[in-house]
Formats: sequence, structure tokens, C-alpha cells
Amino acid sequence: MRALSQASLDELKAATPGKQASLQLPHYDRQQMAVGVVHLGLGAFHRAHQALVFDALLAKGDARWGVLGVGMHSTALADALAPQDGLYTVQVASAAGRRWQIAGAVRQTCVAAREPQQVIAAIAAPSTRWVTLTVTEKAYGPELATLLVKGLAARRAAGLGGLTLASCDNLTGNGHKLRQLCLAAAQQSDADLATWITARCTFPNSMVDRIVPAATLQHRADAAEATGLDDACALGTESFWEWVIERDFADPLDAGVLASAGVTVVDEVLPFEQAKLCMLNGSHTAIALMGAVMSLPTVADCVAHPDIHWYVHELMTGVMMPQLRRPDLPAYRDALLERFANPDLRHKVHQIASDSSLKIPLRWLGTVKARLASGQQVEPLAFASAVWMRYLLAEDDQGRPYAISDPLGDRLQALAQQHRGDAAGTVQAMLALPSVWGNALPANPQWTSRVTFWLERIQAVGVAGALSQLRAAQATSP
Ligand code: CS2
Repeated sequence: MRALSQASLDELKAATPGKQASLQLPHYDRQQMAVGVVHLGLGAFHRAHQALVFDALLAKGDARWGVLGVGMHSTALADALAPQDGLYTVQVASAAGRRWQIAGAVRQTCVAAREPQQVIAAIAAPSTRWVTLTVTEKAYGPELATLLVKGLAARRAAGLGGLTLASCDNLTGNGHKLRQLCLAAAQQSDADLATWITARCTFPNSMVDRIVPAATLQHRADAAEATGLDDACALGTESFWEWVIERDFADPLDAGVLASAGVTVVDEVLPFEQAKLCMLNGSHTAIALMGAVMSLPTVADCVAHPDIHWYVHELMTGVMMPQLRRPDLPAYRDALLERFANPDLRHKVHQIASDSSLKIPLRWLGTVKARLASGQQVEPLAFASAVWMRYLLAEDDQGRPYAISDPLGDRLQALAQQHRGDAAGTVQAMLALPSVWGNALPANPQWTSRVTFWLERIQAVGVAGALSQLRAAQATSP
């Protein structure tokens, strides 16, 4: 079978001249597209989300939205896309059926750790208008700041205008965090550069949403069947997608351009970001940790379990929604539960459970603190926190081992083993980690005692047993 590339795509287009509902191809002239976007964090998510927005703009005839896809460290994807001329196949699966799309927006790829000069030169190139980022929670540090600031310094030195730098990571106030990071690094090297960045560049807060599991060989086989071409970079996603971004662009006209491709441009992104971080990501983390210990491999397997389905509904309705401001939360919740149940996604719980020590503070703690401050119950999140502590034993309820991927992993696993069987000791040791829990929660007796209570229950009857006790207890609580 021929490999996917510009040449084989052109043949496919010639063979299928009319548009097909189940297979969408890039019909625009990819040679003409300029690199207008430098994307840092090339991965499955970007390719199934923003890159498809840019693909839609290119298809409308706006040639400014080609992407330089930059992997931060890993070379595999960047190097697999290069011989395919940046092309890849996306399977979009929902209850309505499956369709495929070959996306054309990625013009080039490179790797920041290997080719930093290429990234810096691209940020400083006249055609570049945007930098977008999906670098994950753990990457907001000096390495990222240095790369961006070098690029922006070169851009200023070349006498060019500013950029829109859009963080699309699952962080609260992601644009503000990115601006702070860049300005602090710029200040250190050159105060005038910091002034230039403030005056010329914008850092809109942004919420992105689409469930995009890690690509598998099944996607490759399915794509080959649909297109007749072998694509080493094929991946799959759901039909739902959302991108809500603050109206704060280096080129104000971009607001209308993005809106024309289905992006929601708003004055304040916070209500959308909070609802997504809590209800989608916060539920995801809880589901993933339970699923890991209960040996349920995917999110869909988890929400098919009646107690987990009940749990997620209860977590959102009873604990999270009272703090949130997104319009029509019940409909948002119901849609999320349906998305989680999508059987085609096969979204692995261990993928989501990775880096939980960084995700928990962003996804759960705002809710826990707000509710404790007003004297309200936090049972579902105390339960989930106890499940995390149990998960760190790195073996499921049947005693089968699994791997934990987390920057604090070694330390967390050592603590879990050291206090194995001792719920109070485990909770005390785990809550003493300020990067996860902050400083106030470990000292809160209500929180400490509820997490300890649930960890004791889990130790006694397993996660599934404790979950059914939580359900029974919540049914009788006022
Ligand atoms: C997930 C997210 O892996 C995770 O932590 O919660 O990747 C989630 O699928 C996306 O944010 C959905 O938009």
C-alpha cells in the first residue's frame, strides 16, 4: 500500500474528484500556504483540534494559517510526519457514525530540543502571526520561556510586529501564566524587550476541548481501509470540539476570522475554562484513578459501570456545578457523560492518570477550597483523593501491577509503600506535599478526616466496594 504524502494525496484527489461525505480532503493549494502559526507541543491533541481549525481557514482560501508543528523533546511524531509532507488522517467517531479527514495545515515539523534555532527563526519570521501551545502542565518553566523569549527578541530585532501567543493547555488563566513566564524571562535579559512584548504581543486566555486519545495501530488500519493509503500518523477523535478564546489578538481582525471557523471569541474565558477544567478534566482524573485500580481499561468502560456513572453525575451536579458560571450547566454535564461513553474513543485510563500530581491541583482543589470555606460537603472529592493515594500503590484491586507516569512518581510511590495499610499515616504524608495540596488543606480537619475515612474504607473493601458505600451514604445525606 502507498504511503500518505502530497503525491499520493494528489492521486487520491484525482481518483475521487467529487466531495465525499465520509472522507474530507484538503482541496486547497498546500504549496501556497505560508507558515503563519508556530505550534509548540506537536501531538495528537493539536492535530485533531487547532490544526483542523487552521485547515478549515486554509480551505476557505486564507493561506496565512499553515503550521510549523514543533515537538518539544520527542522526535518520533515530527519525524514520522516529515516524509508524509505533514499530512495525516483523522477519524471522527460519534453516535452519528464515522468519517475521515486528511488534514493539510501542518506544513513543516521540527523538534525544539534538537533544532532550537529553527523554532527561534520561525517565531521571528515575517509570515508568522501566532504561536499556539499545548506543551502540558509540566512544561511551563524556564526552558519554554527561554525559547519563546529568544524568538521574540529576534522578531523585535528584525523590526517586525508582535504576535498572538495562545496557551491552549489545561491551566487556569493559561494566557496570563504564559505572559508572566515570558515577561519575567524577558525582564532578566532586556527590560526593553519586556516593554516591547507588553506593547506588541497578546496572550489571550483560551479553553480548548476535544477528547483525543493517544493514536493506536487500530487507527492506522482503519485509516488505510478508508483512504487506501498507509498513514503512520493516523489518529482518532470525537465529533465534539470547542475552542473558546479571549478577544485579545495582536491583529484584532483575527477575532472575525477565527469565529468564521467555529471558534467562540469572548471577553472573558474564565467561566468556560473553569467549567471545562472541573467538569471534564476533574471528572476525567477521578474516573481514570478509579478505573486504574478497578481494572477498567477505558473511560467508556468506567462510565458503563453504574456506580461510576452515578459518581460522575453526582460529582458534577452536587459538588462542582454550584461554583461554576458557564451557561446551561445541566446540558453541559449531560453532553459530557455522553462523550465519556463514546465507545469508539477507547480512551485509556492510564493515559489520563499520568501526571495526576500536577492535574489534581488544577482540576479539584478550587472546588474543594470553595466548598470547605462555605462549610459544604466535599465527599466525592475526598473519595477521589483517597483513590489517588490507593492508586499510588501501583497495583490494581486484583494485585496486578501497573506503571505510574508522574514527575513525582518515585517519591509518591515510596510514600504509598512506606505507609501501606495505614490510612491516617498515608493521608498525612501525602497531604504534606504542598505542590499538590497547597498549604491550607493539610491543616483542615474536615478534609483530612474525610480523606482518611475513605482511604480506610478502600483498604477494607476495595475501590468498588467503597464506591457503593459512598453512593449509599450520599443517598441518605440531606
Ligand atoms: C485529559 C485531557 O489526559 C487528560 O488529562 O483530561 O487530555 C482531556 O481529554 C482534554 O482536555 C479534553 O479536551
